[in-house]
This record gives sequence, C-alpha cells and structure tokens, in this order.
Amino acid sequence: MRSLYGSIGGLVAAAVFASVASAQVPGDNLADLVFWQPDYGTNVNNGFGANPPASAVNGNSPQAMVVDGTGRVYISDDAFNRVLSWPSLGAFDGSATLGVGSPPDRVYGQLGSFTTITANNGGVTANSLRQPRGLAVTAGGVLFVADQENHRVLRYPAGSTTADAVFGQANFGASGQNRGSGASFPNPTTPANSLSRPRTLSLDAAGNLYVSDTGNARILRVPGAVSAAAGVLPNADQVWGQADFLNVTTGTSATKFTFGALGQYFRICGTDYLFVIDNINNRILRFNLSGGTPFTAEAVYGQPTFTSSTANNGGISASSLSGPWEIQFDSVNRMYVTDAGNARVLRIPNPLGPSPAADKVLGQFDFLSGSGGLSQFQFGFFGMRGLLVTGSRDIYVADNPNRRILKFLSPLESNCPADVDGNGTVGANDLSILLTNFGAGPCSPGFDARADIDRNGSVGANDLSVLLTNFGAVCPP
Ligand SMILES: [Ca+2]
Ligand SMILES: [Ca+2]
Ligand SMILES: [Ca+2]
Repeated sequence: MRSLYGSIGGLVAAAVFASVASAQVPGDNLADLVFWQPDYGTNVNNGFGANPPASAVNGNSPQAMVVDGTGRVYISDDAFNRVLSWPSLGAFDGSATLGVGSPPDRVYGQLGSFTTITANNGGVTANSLRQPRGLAVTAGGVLFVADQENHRVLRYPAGSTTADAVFGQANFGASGQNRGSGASFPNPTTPANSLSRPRTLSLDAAGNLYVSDTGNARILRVPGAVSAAAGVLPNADQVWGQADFLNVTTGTSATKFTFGALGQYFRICGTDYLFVIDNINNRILRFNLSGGTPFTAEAVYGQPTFTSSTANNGGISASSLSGPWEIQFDSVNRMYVTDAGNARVLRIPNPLGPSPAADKVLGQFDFLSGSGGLSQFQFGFFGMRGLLVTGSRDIYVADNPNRRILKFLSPLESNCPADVDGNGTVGANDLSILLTNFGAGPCSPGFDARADIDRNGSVGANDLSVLLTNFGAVCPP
C-alpha cells in the first residue's frame, strides 16, 4: 500500500520546500511550475462538484503532451473531453511562477468553448471527443487524437479543430467498440480497421501512424495516415502482439503482451524501433523494425527474461519497472521512462546497450524508493502518464491522479555543464573529454553525452567556446 506522503525524506522535502514554492531552481529534483492547480499542495477535482469550474487555465486529467515543428503545444485531458493547444511552450508556461500559466488559443472537442467539458458535445461528429488520450502531430501541425471512448482515431488538418479523417469507424457519426462487436473482438468485417480503446499514437517519417489498440492487446500500423485522402483512413497493414488482425490473445513473451500495452515508434541512429510499454507486465519491449524479425522483440527492459512480469523483479533498482507508461528520448538518445507505479521518471543513458540501467531518477531520492502519493508537493508524482522532454532538457510530467502538470527545469542536468567530469572545476580533463568527442554525436561509438555542453545533440565549436570561456571556473557544489 502506498503511504500518503511517500518516504519520510519526501515528507521532509515537501515540508521544507512548500514554503519557498515560487523559487525556480534548475538542475534539482523540485518542480519549478505547476499547472491546473493553484499551488503544489492542492489537487482539487476541477470541473466537478463545488470545485472550480472548467476554464481555459485549468484541467483535470492530463494525458499526452506533444509539440509540432512550429513549437505549438497540444495537451489531451480525457476527463474534460478536450485537447487544448497553445502557440508555444512559452505561452503555455505563461508569466506565472506558480499556478496557471497562460490560456490556450485553441480547443478540440468542445465546439470552441473553453468552459464546457461535455463528452461528445453536439453528438458524435468530426468535432466531438470522448475521453481523448494519445496524441501525435507532424512537424507541419497535422494532429492525430486517440478518441478513446469513441474507439477511433481522428486526424485534423493543420490549424483546424474539425477532423477530416477517421480510423476505426465507418464514419464520423459512429462510436462503437470494435465497430460494435465488443471489447476484444475486432470487427470481423474490417478487423484491420477496428479499435477498442486506442491510447498512445506515434508517427514515423513516412507518415505511417502507430496506434495502441489497448482493448485488443495489439499495436497497429496505419500506412500513410498523414497523406491519405479525407474520410476513412486505410486499413492497418501491420500488427504487433497478434498473429493476425482478427484474433485477440494475450501473453508474456517476445511476441505477445497484454491488454493496455502502449506502442511508441522512434528512429534512433538510422534504425526504426517500436517500443511497447507493456505496463501490466511491468516491462518495455523493443522491436527492431529495420532488422530481420520486426514482430519479435529483440530486448526487454525491467525484466530479466521475456516471460517474467513481476513488478520490480529482483527488488526496486535502476533497472526495475512498475507500471511504466510512456517513454521519450532527448537529443543524445537517452531514454526517459515514466515508471508510474514507482512514482518516478528514469533516465536510461544507453538504452540500446546490453544491460540498460538508469543513471538518474526524478521523483525519488534514490533508485531504491518507489513510494508515491497524492499531493506530493514539488517533489514527486503519483501515477504519471505523458512526458515531454524539451531541447534544453526541461521535463514536463502529466502527474495525472494529482490532476496537474509539473515542469522541472533541466532537473537531471548539471548546473555547470562546462564541468564535464563533474569534479567541481572547469579544467584540463574536461577539455580532454570534449576534444576526444569533438565532432561526435550520439550515434558515434563511445560518445560521451557530457561533452555536449550546450545540449544540441553533438559536440562542436560552441561547446568548446563555452568550455574555454569558463576555463578555470569553480562550480557550485
Ligand atoms: Ca527545480
Ligand atoms: Ca571538471
Ligand atoms: Ca553541442
């Protein structure tokens, strides 16, 4: 059973830091902004009962956060049956140091209203949503929304809040689970275009869409979903977790997972991967789509074998998982995992290596703690969902049961990045590490990410300039 306030250390940290909640300090484990709640100690159920009504600057159940190529931000809120959008992360943050940020300029699913939260407002249409979850967006702003309880995925042209294409239903007015055939029975007429509670979405460079079809224990690939004609999107052409499109079975192996599993596509160093976050089995599977067996996982995270599934197998550690939810990568290909059951975010520096373990943790003091709770103030989470890692390595976490989003300013990075080796001064050894990695990036063998001082994803002249400018400097402890 989780204690209300987590570890004693967490309680002390919360008590100490709640009084200086407005201070924004990068490079530490304390949040620097909170959204949708008035302070770090509150998690009221906005929009219901006597609590604050729904507004443009609050929400209830944050799920996914994505950013398009122009910097526009999109956040899904399933309890409020809407997706909100801001023109930039800066606009989302607003000028507040604590509290609400700035109002969004766009809403999906509520006919333009920022104060209604009705499921299928106006009926089931190309403008309605019922508990939207996953999001995916192209660089140009074409948005896909997993409209979970309408058992469909909607595509919105850039700038429009009216969908022009649907996957999983025959038209914009239909909303049946598996087109009416039930929870885990893909519709026999169109089994490759049938959904049961879709959640996470992702896109590859060719515009194929990967859909987590959680109620059918499978991940689908919808070919050419970005460029396909308006109307009903093409049938899926690939499926993970099932031998065919028609049948649904579950399991714990390199080819099978269970209900609720979430797929996320990433391209890393020229290779295409599908990661399946098999949260009930407390593991993440990695499928290599550029290899010879794309439907058999080549690696598993959080478990010693492909057939084990115990939470924190072998004890909680830097390589154990409990109910993982989402993963993201930064510019040097480090993997961040919302390890929700352990109320922590893990950073795995070498996720393609033989035994990937985390080197940093957010939400806990060490790798041996996993307690969470409601109202964890500035320090922790409880049952996190989506995750966004920015170019400067700020981290936004959808702290879902606390009904808030937390922003941490580069929480896992050094505040003195020119001190590459972390010994407290900027000196000859730091220069040596930088020069050894000069011209290299995360796909170079033996790359040392610490040498990327400016966090742009490679080691070059600007990193050298920053180091030389700070040469001889003493870094704060
Ligand atoms: Ca901080
Ligand atoms: Ca140093
Ligand atoms: Ca750099």
